[in-house]
Formats: sequence, structure tokens, C-alpha cells
Amino acid sequence: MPRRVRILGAPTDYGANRRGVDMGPSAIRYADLASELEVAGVVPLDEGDLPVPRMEERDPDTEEPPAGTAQFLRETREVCTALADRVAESIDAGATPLALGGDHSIAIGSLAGSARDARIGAIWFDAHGDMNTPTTSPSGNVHGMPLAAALGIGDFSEGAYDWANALGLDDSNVAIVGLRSLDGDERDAIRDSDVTAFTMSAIDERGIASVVADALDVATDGTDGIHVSLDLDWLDPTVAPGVGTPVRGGVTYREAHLAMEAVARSGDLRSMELVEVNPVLDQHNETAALAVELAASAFGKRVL
Ligand code: HAR
Ligand code: MN
Ligand code: MN
Ligand code: MN
Repeated sequence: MPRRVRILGAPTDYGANRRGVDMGPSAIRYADLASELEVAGVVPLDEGDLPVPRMEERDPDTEEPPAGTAQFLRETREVCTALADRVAESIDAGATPLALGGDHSIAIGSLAGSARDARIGAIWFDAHGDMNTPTTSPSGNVHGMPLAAALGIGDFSEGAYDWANALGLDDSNVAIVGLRSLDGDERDAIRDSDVTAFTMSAIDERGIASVVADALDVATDGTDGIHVSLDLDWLDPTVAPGVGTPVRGGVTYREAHLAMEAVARSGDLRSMELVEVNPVLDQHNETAALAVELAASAFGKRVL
């Protein structure tokens, strides 16, 4: 039976400092996500978008946390708890959830849902570590924090209930691939954890195939499957210009495809997300189109 993929749009930009990433799901669908997934040999079912309150509709009198702490944490919690339920339901129904951001804060929901009744691993394809906490973040933007939140590092609780910590995910099963931008405290957080981080230098020296093979070993070791979190700023800005926080020196078009093909071959993909596509900053939707191509590769599209 072919794999079924449930497409879950999460059009939020509450975790980012640049507007526009809320249009990511539309841009990715416009780039023919569903038909490319069919070409990859899976059966896509588009479940539409999660409800996200529009920034412009918010009560201007709502109190924001002081600068220097996590911004819009309440809205982020709402989106992520809803997404977590939809991801968990998709997996229960025997399908593979594919979440469309939105900014990278949605990963808190994807990971919580994917890890609800299972032990999972995660591969984080990103220029950034996303290991800040509300107290260490220099920006207050939650899209720089989702990996820490999911690993139970830092206080995201807003009271007693810790909605963010994905209990079925252990740091020893997390690999970051393509790292090239870190804040000071974030570097310490990664060093103090059991997260395995592969920088761009590692890719330059060893080649992407060997690095991704190691990342897959880390994420599959003793787990029931892996979550693939694909931040489009992982790629070099020359091929993925439509992102809010581009960093020079990213992976090439070919390296990105090779990595996704290795994910497909592993047979361990349990859940996936495409995040940080910003159509306002893009050129002719090419970053959304690239996201679609890479998803198709991750779900098994091949030339021959
Ligand atoms: N590290 C910076 C911060 O915390 C930048 C976060 C970058 N944004 C992302 N995450 N797209 O991967 O603000
Ligand atoms: Mn990210
Ligand atoms: Mn990033
Ligand atoms: Mn551990």
C-alpha cells in the first residue's frame, strides 16, 4: 500500500521577526506540492490550514512580555498544541504528517505530536541551532528556540503545564546538520547537551553523504522513527533567497537533494515539516518550489 501523507498548514509568523512567513503554506501549495508528492509515489491528503489568529486582529491592549523574553508565547502555544494533536492523529491513522510553516516555532508542535506515544529521533536541517531559551535568546523570537523547547531546556511552561517538552524525544537522538550560525549561550546549550551537531565545515570536509548517514544513525538509534525538520535557510541563500534569516555558506541544491534521498532510503521517516519559506522575500516563488522538490525527494521521488 502506498504511503499516505497528510499536509497540515500552520501559517504562523508569531515566532519570527519578519512578516510574510505566514504565507508559506500558500506558496508551497502553489508550487504544486500535492502533485509532486504523487509523482513521488505517495497519496497526499491536504487537510488545509490550522486556525492562526491574524496579527492585525489582535487586541492592541494585550500585554506583551517585556523585551528580552519570548515574544508571542501564548499564540505559539495555541498553534503548537493544535498542530501536535493533528500530527498525532495523522500518525495514529497510519499516515505521515507533513507540516507547512510558518516559522520554525511550529516544530514545537510537530515534535510533541510525533513523540506523543513513541520514542523518536530528529534531524534538524538548519543554518541555526534553534537552541535558545526565553532567557538566553537575544531576539525573543521563538523560532530561535524550538529545539530547546522540545528537549525540555528552558522554561516555556506559562504556569505548571509544560506544553512544549516532547517527552518521547531525547537529546541523544537529535542531529543538527548544516550549522553555521549560533548565539553564545546557544553554543553552550548544545555543548552541554547530547545533541550531535554537524557544522558546514563537517559537510565541507567529509561530504554530505557521510554526514547525513551519521545523522540518520543518531536519530534512528533505538527510536520508532524520525522527524525531519527542514528549515529552508539550511540551503545557501543563492538557491533559497526567500527566507527571513539567510546565512551565507549553506548547502547546495545537489547536497540538499542527496540528503533528502538518504532520508527516503532509510525508510524511517515518521513526520516532516517545511519551515521559514517567506514569499515576500522570495524571487518568483523559487524557495517554495525548492521546498516542494526536497519534500518529494524525502518521500521517495527518484529519477530511475
Ligand atoms: N539565533 C537567532 C535568534 O535566536 C536567530 C534565529 C534564527 N531564525 C531561524 N531559525 N530561522 O532557524 O534570534
Ligand atoms: Mn530554524
Ligand atoms: Mn534557520
Ligand atoms: Mn539525554
